[in-house]
Amino acid sequence: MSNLLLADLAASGVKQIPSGYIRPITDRPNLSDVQISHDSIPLIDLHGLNGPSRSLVIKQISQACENDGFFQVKNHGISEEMIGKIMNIARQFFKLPESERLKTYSDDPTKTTRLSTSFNVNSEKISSWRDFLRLHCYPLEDYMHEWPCNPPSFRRDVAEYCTSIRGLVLRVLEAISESLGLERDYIDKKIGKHGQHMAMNYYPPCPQPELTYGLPGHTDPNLITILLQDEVPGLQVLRDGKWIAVNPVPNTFIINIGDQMQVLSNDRYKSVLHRAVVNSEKERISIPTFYCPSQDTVIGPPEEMVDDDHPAVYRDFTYGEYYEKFWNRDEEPRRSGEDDAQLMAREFFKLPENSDEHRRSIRLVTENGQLKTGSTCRAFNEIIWNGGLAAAKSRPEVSNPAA
Ligand SMILES: O=C(O)CCC(=O)C(=O)O
Repeated sequence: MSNLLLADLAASGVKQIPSGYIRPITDRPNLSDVQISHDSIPLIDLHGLNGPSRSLVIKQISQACENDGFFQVKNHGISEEMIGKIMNIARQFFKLPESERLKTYSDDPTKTTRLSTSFNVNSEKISSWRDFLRLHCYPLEDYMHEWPCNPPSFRRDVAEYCTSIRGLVLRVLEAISESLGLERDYIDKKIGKHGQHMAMNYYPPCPQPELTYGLPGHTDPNLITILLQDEVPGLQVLRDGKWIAVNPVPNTFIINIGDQMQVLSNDRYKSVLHRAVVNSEKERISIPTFYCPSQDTVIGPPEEMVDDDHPAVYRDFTYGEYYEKFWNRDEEPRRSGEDDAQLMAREFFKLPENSDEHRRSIRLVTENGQLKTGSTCRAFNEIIWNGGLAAAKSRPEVSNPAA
Protein backbone atom coordinates (compact mmCIF):
# COMPACT_ATOMS: atom_id res chain seq x y z
CA MET A 1 0.00 0.00 0.00
CA SER A 2 1.29 3.45 -0.92
CA ASN A 3 -0.04 5.23 2.21
CA LEU A 4 -0.52 8.35 0.12
CA LEU A 5 -4.28 8.29 0.39
CA LEU A 6 -6.47 7.96 3.43
CA ALA A 7 -9.32 6.04 1.77
CA ASP A 8 -7.16 2.96 1.43
CA LEU A 9 -5.88 3.12 4.99
CA ALA A 10 -9.45 3.54 6.28
CA ALA A 11 -10.69 0.66 4.13
CA SER A 12 -8.04 -1.64 5.59
CA GLY A 13 -10.12 -1.76 8.77
CA VAL A 14 -7.86 0.09 11.23
CA LYS A 15 -9.37 0.21 14.73
CA GLN A 16 -7.32 3.17 15.91
CA ILE A 17 -6.36 6.23 13.95
CA PRO A 18 -2.63 6.72 13.34
CA SER A 19 -0.99 9.21 15.73
CA GLY A 20 -0.51 11.77 12.92
CA TYR A 21 -4.28 12.35 12.89
CA ILE A 22 -4.75 12.84 16.65
CA ARG A 23 -5.41 16.43 17.71
CA PRO A 24 -4.23 17.74 21.07
CA ILE A 25 -6.90 17.57 23.79
CA THR A 26 -7.58 21.32 23.56
CA ASP A 27 -8.31 21.09 19.85
CA ARG A 28 -10.76 18.23 19.46
CA PRO A 29 -14.25 18.47 17.99
CA ASN A 30 -15.97 18.08 21.40
CA LEU A 31 -18.90 16.54 19.58
CA SER A 32 -21.26 16.52 22.58
CA ASP A 33 -21.03 20.32 22.78
CA VAL A 34 -22.31 20.95 19.24
CA GLN A 35 -25.73 22.51 18.76
CA ILE A 36 -27.98 20.46 16.48
CA SER A 37 -31.19 22.02 15.17
CA HIS A 38 -33.07 22.04 11.88
CA ASP A 39 -32.98 25.80 11.39
CA SER A 40 -29.24 26.15 11.94
CA ILE A 41 -28.73 28.59 9.04
CA PRO A 42 -31.40 30.45 7.04
CA LEU A 43 -33.05 28.60 4.14
CA ILE A 44 -33.79 31.02 1.29
CA ASP A 45 -36.13 30.30 -1.62
CA LEU A 46 -34.44 31.70 -4.74
CA HIS A 47 -37.60 31.35 -6.81
CA GLY A 48 -38.56 34.88 -5.75
CA LEU A 49 -35.42 36.39 -7.31
CA ASN A 50 -37.13 36.35 -10.70
CA GLY A 51 -40.26 38.34 -9.89
CA PRO A 52 -41.88 40.96 -7.72
CA SER A 53 -40.43 39.43 -4.53
CA ARG A 54 -36.85 40.09 -5.66
CA SER A 55 -36.24 42.84 -3.13
CA LEU A 56 -37.58 40.64 -0.32
CA VAL A 57 -35.23 37.79 -1.27
CA ILE A 58 -32.33 40.22 -1.52
CA LYS A 59 -33.11 41.42 1.98
CA GLN A 60 -33.07 37.83 3.25
CA ILE A 61 -29.72 37.27 1.57
CA SER A 62 -28.36 40.47 3.07
CA GLN A 63 -29.43 39.50 6.59
CA ALA A 64 -27.98 36.01 6.21
CA CYS A 65 -24.65 37.35 4.94
CA GLU A 66 -24.48 39.84 7.79
CA ASN A 67 -25.58 37.59 10.64
CA ASP A 68 -24.58 34.07 9.65
CA GLY A 69 -22.16 34.27 6.72
CA PHE A 70 -23.97 31.10 5.58
CA PHE A 71 -27.34 30.27 4.06
CA GLN A 72 -29.01 27.39 2.23
CA VAL A 73 -30.94 27.81 -1.00
CA LYS A 74 -33.83 25.95 -2.60
CA ASN A 75 -35.42 26.50 -6.02
CA HIS A 76 -31.92 27.30 -7.23
CA GLY A 77 -32.47 26.03 -10.78
CA ILE A 78 -30.20 22.97 -10.59
CA SER A 79 -32.10 19.77 -11.21
CA GLU A 80 -32.25 16.83 -8.82
CA GLU A 81 -30.97 14.71 -11.67
CA MET A 82 -27.82 16.80 -12.01
CA ILE A 83 -27.26 16.75 -8.24
CA GLY A 84 -27.65 12.96 -8.26
CA LYS A 85 -25.22 12.63 -11.17
CA ILE A 86 -22.43 14.69 -9.63
CA MET A 87 -22.69 12.88 -6.29
CA ASN A 88 -22.64 9.58 -8.12
CA ILE A 89 -19.60 10.43 -10.18
CA ALA A 90 -17.72 11.57 -7.07
CA ARG A 91 -18.64 8.35 -5.26
CA GLN A 92 -17.53 6.27 -8.24
CA PHE A 93 -14.25 8.16 -8.48
CA PHE A 94 -13.31 7.45 -4.86
CA LYS A 95 -14.19 3.76 -5.36
CA LEU A 96 -11.75 3.35 -8.24
CA PRO A 97 -8.73 1.16 -7.55
CA GLU A 98 -5.98 3.05 -5.75
CA SER A 99 -3.64 2.80 -8.75
CA GLU A 100 -6.25 4.51 -10.93
CA ARG A 101 -6.90 7.33 -8.45
CA LEU A 102 -3.20 7.90 -7.91
CA LYS A 103 -2.80 8.92 -11.55
CA THR A 104 -3.99 12.40 -10.48
CA TYR A 105 -2.19 12.50 -7.09
CA SER A 106 -0.09 15.54 -6.25
CA ASP A 107 0.85 17.37 -3.05
CA ASP A 108 1.64 20.57 -4.97
CA PRO A 109 -1.12 23.12 -4.20
CA THR A 110 -0.28 25.10 -7.37
CA LYS A 111 -1.48 22.24 -9.59
CA THR A 112 -4.79 22.98 -11.25
CA THR A 113 -5.99 19.36 -11.12
CA ARG A 114 -4.96 17.11 -8.28
CA LEU A 115 -5.99 14.40 -5.91
CA SER A 116 -4.57 14.76 -2.45
CA THR A 117 -5.30 14.10 1.18
CA SER A 118 -5.79 16.04 4.42
CA PHE A 119 -5.42 19.82 3.78
CA ASN A 120 -1.87 20.81 2.87
CA VAL A 121 0.43 17.87 3.44
CA ASN A 122 3.48 20.05 2.92
CA SER A 123 2.90 22.44 5.79
CA GLU A 124 0.54 20.88 8.32
CA LYS A 125 1.66 19.11 11.47
CA ILE A 126 -1.50 17.10 12.06
CA SER A 127 -3.42 15.39 9.27
CA SER A 128 -7.13 15.59 8.61
CA TRP A 129 -9.40 12.64 7.85
CA ARG A 130 -10.09 13.50 4.22
CA ASP A 131 -9.06 12.78 0.64
CA PHE A 132 -9.97 15.31 -2.01
CA LEU A 133 -9.92 15.84 -5.72
CA ARG A 134 -9.50 19.49 -6.63
CA LEU A 135 -10.20 20.82 -10.11
CA HIS A 136 -9.99 24.22 -11.71
CA CYS A 137 -13.03 24.55 -13.90
CA TYR A 138 -13.39 27.99 -15.44
CA PRO A 139 -12.95 28.51 -18.32
CA LEU A 140 -13.74 24.84 -18.89
CA GLU A 141 -11.71 24.52 -22.09
CA ASP A 142 -8.52 25.48 -20.22
CA TYR A 143 -8.79 22.68 -17.69
CA MET A 144 -11.07 19.84 -18.79
CA HIS A 145 -8.29 18.00 -20.62
CA GLU A 146 -6.45 17.62 -17.27
CA TRP A 147 -9.38 16.02 -15.43
CA PRO A 148 -9.65 12.30 -14.76
CA CYS A 149 -11.24 10.36 -17.61
CA ASN A 150 -12.27 7.52 -15.36
CA PRO A 151 -15.20 7.03 -14.64
CA PRO A 152 -15.79 7.48 -18.38
CA SER A 153 -18.52 10.12 -18.01
CA PHE A 154 -16.47 12.13 -15.46
CA ARG A 155 -15.51 15.03 -17.72
CA ARG A 156 -18.96 15.38 -19.30
CA ASP A 157 -20.90 15.17 -16.02
CA VAL A 158 -18.56 17.47 -14.12
CA ALA A 159 -18.47 20.04 -16.93
CA GLU A 160 -22.29 20.18 -17.03
CA TYR A 161 -22.41 20.61 -13.28
CA CYS A 162 -19.78 23.38 -13.32
CA THR A 163 -21.65 25.31 -15.99
CA SER A 164 -24.92 25.12 -14.04
CA ILE A 165 -23.27 26.09 -10.76
CA ARG A 166 -21.62 29.05 -12.42
CA GLY A 167 -25.06 30.23 -13.56
CA LEU A 168 -26.27 30.02 -9.97
CA VAL A 169 -23.21 31.84 -8.67
CA LEU A 170 -23.69 34.70 -11.11
CA ARG A 171 -27.32 35.16 -10.05
CA VAL A 172 -26.33 35.14 -6.38
CA LEU A 173 -23.48 37.60 -7.01
CA GLU A 174 -25.94 39.99 -8.64
CA ALA A 175 -28.24 39.70 -5.65
CA ILE A 176 -25.35 40.27 -3.24
CA SER A 177 -24.17 43.33 -5.19
CA GLU A 178 -27.66 44.78 -4.96
CA SER A 179 -27.90 43.90 -1.29
CA LEU A 180 -24.80 46.03 -0.66
CA GLY A 181 -26.31 48.97 -2.52
CA LEU A 182 -23.92 48.46 -5.46
CA GLU A 183 -24.77 48.18 -9.16
CA ARG A 184 -26.15 44.75 -9.99
CA ASP A 185 -23.08 43.85 -12.07
CA TYR A 186 -20.53 45.42 -9.68
CA ILE A 187 -19.00 42.18 -8.38
CA ASP A 188 -19.13 40.47 -11.77
CA LYS A 189 -17.10 43.33 -13.24
CA LYS A 190 -14.84 43.68 -10.20
CA ILE A 191 -13.48 40.14 -10.22
CA GLY A 192 -11.75 40.28 -13.57
CA LYS A 193 -11.83 37.13 -15.65
CA HIS A 194 -13.36 35.12 -12.76
CA GLY A 195 -12.09 31.81 -11.45
CA GLN A 196 -13.97 28.68 -10.47
CA HIS A 197 -12.57 25.64 -8.68
CA MET A 198 -14.29 22.68 -7.21
CA ALA A 199 -13.36 19.99 -4.75
CA MET A 200 -14.76 16.55 -4.24
CA ASN A 201 -14.19 15.79 -0.57
CA TYR A 202 -14.22 12.17 0.55
CA TYR A 203 -14.36 11.52 4.30
CA PRO A 204 -14.08 7.78 5.03
CA PRO A 205 -15.64 6.37 8.22
CA CYS A 206 -13.28 7.05 11.09
CA PRO A 207 -12.80 4.66 14.02
CA GLN A 208 -12.14 7.53 16.48
CA PRO A 209 -14.01 10.62 15.21
CA GLU A 210 -13.70 12.38 18.56
CA LEU A 211 -9.92 12.69 18.10
CA THR A 212 -9.69 14.28 14.68
CA TYR A 213 -11.34 16.43 12.00
CA GLY A 214 -12.40 15.86 8.42
CA LEU A 215 -11.38 19.49 8.00
CA PRO A 216 -10.46 21.74 10.92
CA GLY A 217 -12.05 25.17 11.36
CA HIS A 218 -11.20 27.55 8.52
CA THR A 219 -12.67 30.35 6.46
CA ASP A 220 -12.64 30.19 2.68
CA PRO A 221 -10.06 32.44 1.02
CA ASN A 222 -12.17 32.90 -2.14
CA LEU A 223 -15.21 35.08 -2.89
CA ILE A 224 -18.16 32.77 -2.36
CA THR A 225 -18.59 29.01 -1.93
CA ILE A 226 -21.50 26.83 -3.05
CA LEU A 227 -21.46 23.53 -1.20
CA LEU A 228 -23.33 20.35 -2.03
CA GLN A 229 -23.27 17.72 0.70
CA ASP A 230 -24.65 14.19 0.66
CA GLU A 231 -27.11 12.92 3.28
CA VAL A 232 -24.48 12.35 5.99
CA PRO A 233 -24.07 15.21 8.51
CA GLY A 234 -20.60 16.64 9.09
CA LEU A 235 -20.54 20.38 8.35
CA GLN A 236 -20.48 22.71 11.36
CA VAL A 237 -20.34 26.51 11.47
CA LEU A 238 -19.25 28.78 14.30
CA ARG A 239 -21.85 31.18 15.66
CA ASP A 240 -21.31 33.25 18.81
CA GLY A 241 -18.41 31.02 19.78
CA LYS A 242 -20.48 27.82 19.50
CA TRP A 243 -20.32 25.15 16.80
CA ILE A 244 -23.61 24.46 15.07
CA ALA A 245 -24.29 21.43 12.89
CA VAL A 246 -25.68 22.19 9.43
CA ASN A 247 -27.52 19.00 8.74
CA PRO A 248 -28.24 18.09 5.12
CA VAL A 249 -31.52 19.17 3.50
CA PRO A 250 -31.99 17.20 0.25
CA ASN A 251 -31.59 19.16 -3.00
CA THR A 252 -30.40 22.36 -1.38
CA PHE A 253 -27.05 24.08 -1.67
CA ILE A 254 -25.20 25.79 1.14
CA ILE A 255 -23.72 29.16 0.25
CA ASN A 256 -21.09 30.89 2.31
CA ILE A 257 -19.31 34.21 2.17
CA GLY A 258 -15.57 33.90 1.58
CA ASP A 259 -12.80 36.25 2.70
CA GLN A 260 -12.86 38.30 -0.54
CA MET A 261 -16.55 39.06 -0.10
CA GLN A 262 -15.94 40.12 3.49
CA VAL A 263 -13.32 42.57 2.22
CA LEU A 264 -15.52 43.79 -0.66
CA SER A 265 -18.30 44.50 1.81
CA ASN A 266 -15.83 46.34 4.10
CA ASP A 267 -16.59 43.82 6.87
CA ARG A 268 -20.37 44.10 6.60
CA TYR A 269 -20.66 40.49 5.44
CA LYS A 270 -18.91 37.75 7.38
CA SER A 271 -16.60 35.00 6.20
CA VAL A 272 -17.29 32.56 9.01
CA LEU A 273 -15.27 29.70 10.46
CA HIS A 274 -16.57 26.27 9.55
CA ARG A 275 -15.30 22.74 9.81
CA ALA A 276 -16.14 19.15 8.87
CA VAL A 277 -16.32 16.39 11.43
CA VAL A 278 -16.31 12.67 10.69
CA ASN A 279 -18.17 9.68 12.10
CA SER A 280 -17.49 6.02 12.69
CA GLU A 281 -20.37 4.63 10.63
CA LYS A 282 -20.59 6.24 7.24
CA GLU A 283 -18.42 7.75 4.56
CA ARG A 284 -19.36 11.29 3.58
CA ILE A 285 -18.97 13.26 0.36
CA SER A 286 -19.18 17.01 -0.05
CA ILE A 287 -18.63 19.03 -3.22
CA PRO A 288 -17.77 22.69 -2.72
CA THR A 289 -17.43 25.10 -5.63
CA PHE A 290 -15.05 27.93 -4.80
CA TYR A 291 -15.78 30.98 -6.91
CA CYS A 292 -12.83 33.40 -7.06
CA PRO A 293 -11.59 36.64 -8.53
CA SER A 294 -8.82 36.21 -11.09
CA GLN A 295 -5.29 36.36 -9.68
CA ASP A 296 -4.60 39.92 -10.80
CA THR A 297 -7.87 41.39 -9.51
CA VAL A 298 -7.35 44.21 -7.04
CA ILE A 299 -9.57 43.65 -4.03
CA GLY A 300 -10.41 46.27 -1.44
CA PRO A 301 -13.50 47.91 0.03
CA PRO A 302 -15.36 49.77 -2.77
CA GLU A 303 -15.68 53.53 -2.41
CA GLU A 304 -19.42 53.10 -2.05
CA MET A 305 -18.89 51.04 1.13
CA VAL A 306 -16.60 53.59 2.79
CA ASP A 307 -17.65 56.73 4.65
CA ASP A 308 -16.88 58.62 7.87
CA ASP A 309 -18.59 56.00 9.98
CA HIS A 310 -17.14 53.10 8.03
CA PRO A 311 -13.47 53.80 7.24
CA ALA A 312 -11.82 51.28 4.94
CA VAL A 313 -10.93 48.25 7.02
CA TYR A 314 -8.55 46.75 4.46
CA ARG A 315 -5.87 48.00 2.14
CA ASP A 316 -6.02 47.07 -1.52
CA PHE A 317 -4.30 43.84 -2.53
CA THR A 318 -4.38 41.44 -5.42
CA TYR A 319 -6.13 38.14 -5.04
CA GLY A 320 -2.88 36.42 -6.04
CA GLU A 321 -1.12 38.12 -3.12
CA TYR A 322 -3.86 37.04 -0.75
CA TYR A 323 -3.91 33.49 -1.97
CA GLU A 324 -0.19 33.12 -1.56
CA LYS A 325 -0.47 34.39 2.00
CA PHE A 326 -3.27 31.92 2.67
CA TRP A 327 -1.26 28.91 1.58
CA ASN A 328 2.10 30.02 2.97
CA ARG A 329 1.23 31.16 6.45
CA ASP A 330 3.59 29.73 9.05
CA GLU A 331 0.87 28.21 11.15
CA GLU A 332 -1.66 25.67 9.96
CA PRO A 333 -5.02 26.97 8.79
CA ARG A 334 -6.59 25.37 11.84
CA ARG A 335 -8.78 27.63 13.89
CA SER A 336 -10.87 26.32 16.73
CA GLY A 337 -12.33 29.51 18.15
CA GLU A 338 -12.95 33.17 17.53
CA ASP A 339 -9.74 34.34 19.15
CA ASP A 340 -7.75 32.30 16.71
CA ALA A 341 -9.53 34.08 13.89
CA GLN A 342 -7.12 36.95 14.52
CA LEU A 343 -4.48 34.85 12.81
CA MET A 344 -6.42 34.37 9.60
CA ALA A 345 -4.98 35.50 6.27
CA ARG A 346 -7.27 38.49 5.97
CA GLU A 347 -5.79 39.96 9.16
CA PHE A 348 -2.59 40.56 7.22
CA PHE A 349 -4.41 42.93 4.87
CA LYS A 350 -6.16 45.06 7.47
CA LEU A 351 -5.31 48.70 7.92
CA PRO A 352 -4.13 48.67 11.54
CA GLU A 353 -6.95 50.24 13.55
CA ASN A 354 -5.05 52.47 15.91
CA SER A 355 -2.09 53.14 13.73
CA ASP A 356 -1.16 56.58 12.44
CA GLU A 357 -2.28 55.53 8.95
CA HIS A 358 -5.76 54.68 10.14
CA ARG A 359 -6.15 57.79 12.31
CA ARG A 360 -4.79 60.07 9.60
CA SER A 361 -7.09 58.56 7.01
CA ILE A 362 -10.09 59.34 9.19
CA ARG A 363 -8.81 62.88 9.89
CA LEU A 364 -8.20 63.53 6.22
CA VAL A 365 -11.73 62.55 5.46
CA THR A 366 -13.40 64.52 8.21
CA GLU A 367 -11.32 67.68 7.90
CA ASN A 368 -11.72 68.15 4.19
CA GLY A 369 -15.39 68.47 3.38
CA GLN A 370 -14.57 69.18 -0.27
CA LEU A 371 -13.35 65.71 -0.95
CA LYS A 372 -15.48 62.67 -1.54
CA THR A 373 -15.06 60.49 1.52
CA GLY A 374 -14.56 57.13 -0.12
CA SER A 375 -12.07 58.25 -2.69
CA THR A 376 -10.14 60.16 -0.08
CA CYS A 377 -9.83 57.05 2.04
CA ARG A 378 -8.88 55.03 -1.01
CA ALA A 379 -6.38 57.60 -2.23
CA PHE A 380 -4.83 57.75 1.20
CA ASN A 381 -4.62 53.99 1.47
CA GLU A 382 -2.87 53.90 -1.85
CA ILE A 383 -0.31 56.43 -0.69
CA ILE A 384 0.24 54.52 2.51
CA TRP A 385 0.63 51.14 0.90
CA ASN A 386 2.29 51.96 -2.34
CA GLY A 387 4.65 54.63 -1.18
CA GLY A 388 4.78 54.33 2.57
CA LEU A 389 4.63 51.08 4.43
CA ALA A 390 5.13 49.04 1.31
CA ALA A 391 8.48 50.66 0.68
CA ALA A 392 9.53 49.91 4.23
CA LYS A 393 8.16 46.41 4.21
CA SER A 394 8.95 45.37 0.65
CA ARG A 395 5.85 43.54 -0.46
CA PRO A 396 6.34 39.99 -1.74
CA GLU A 397 6.12 39.46 -5.47
CA VAL A 398 2.82 38.00 -6.54
CA SER A 399 3.55 34.52 -7.70
CA ASN A 400 1.16 32.32 -9.55
CA PRO A 401 -0.28 29.90 -7.01
CA ALA A 402 -3.27 27.75 -7.79
CA ALA A 403 -6.17 30.08 -7.33
O1 LIG B 1 -17.30 19.01 3.86
C1 LIG B 1 -17.82 20.05 4.21
O2 LIG B 1 -19.00 20.09 4.59
C2 LIG B 1 -17.03 21.34 4.25
C3 LIG B 1 -16.02 21.42 3.16
C4 LIG B 1 -15.16 22.64 3.25
O3 LIG B 1 -15.32 23.48 4.11
C5 LIG B 1 -14.07 22.84 2.28
O4 LIG B 1 -13.84 21.97 1.42
O5 LIG B 1 -13.39 23.90 2.37
